[in-house]
Amino acid sequence: MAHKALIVIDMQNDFCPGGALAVGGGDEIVPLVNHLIDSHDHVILTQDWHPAGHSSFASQHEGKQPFETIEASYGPQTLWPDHCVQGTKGAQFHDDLQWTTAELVIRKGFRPEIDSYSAFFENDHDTPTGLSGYLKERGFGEVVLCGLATDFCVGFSALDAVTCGFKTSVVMQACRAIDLDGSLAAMTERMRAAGVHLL
Ligand code: VGL
Ligand code: ZN
Repeated sequence: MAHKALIVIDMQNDFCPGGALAVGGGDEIVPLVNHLIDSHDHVILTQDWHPAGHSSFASQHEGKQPFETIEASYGPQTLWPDHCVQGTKGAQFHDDLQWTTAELVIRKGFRPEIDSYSAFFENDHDTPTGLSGYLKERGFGEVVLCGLATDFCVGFSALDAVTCGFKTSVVMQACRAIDLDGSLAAMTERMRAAGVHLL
C-alpha cells in the first residue's frame, strides 16, 4: 500500500473568524482537523507566508479593492486584504490546532511578486515549492488534504497533487470556502473532473 501523508492547508489565524481574510466557519473545522492529524502517521502543514507589501494585497494597487481581479504577468490574480504577513499573529496557526507532530511545514507566497495558492506550484503554475520532490523522495504516493480555503489553496493543491501523480483525496467536511462568485462550486467540479476523491 502506498505511503500516505495528510496535508493540512493554511489553518492560520487570518483565515479564521476575527482574522484579516476570515473564511466563514474556518475555526469550526479545527476539532475535525485535529482528529485527522491524530489518525494519520505522517502530517505536513502549509503556511501562507507573505512579506509585508505582497503583490497579492489590494493595498499595493492604487484604486483597487480586496476581491477585485487584476492581470498579473502570470495571469489573473485576485486581490486580497493584507493577510498572513510573515511573523505576525495572523500568520500563526490557530491556537487550538494540534500540529506538534507535523513532519514538515511548507511556507508559500513568500516571493513578493507572485502569489501561491497551491502547496505544489506558485500561481504561475510553473515554479515548484519543492513539495512534490519531498513527498516522492520520502515514498509517499497518496495525499489527503484538508484546511482553508476549499476553493483556493486546498483546491489548487489538490489539482496539482493529481498533476504530480499522487492519489489525492480531500476531506470536504474538514475544509471551509471563501466562495467568491461561485468559486466553491466551480472548484468542486474541477476537482471531481480531475479525479480528486471528495470525501
Ligand atoms: C488563500 C487567498 C490568499 C488560501 C491564501 O489559503 O486559500 N486564499 N491566500
Ligand atoms: Zn495568501
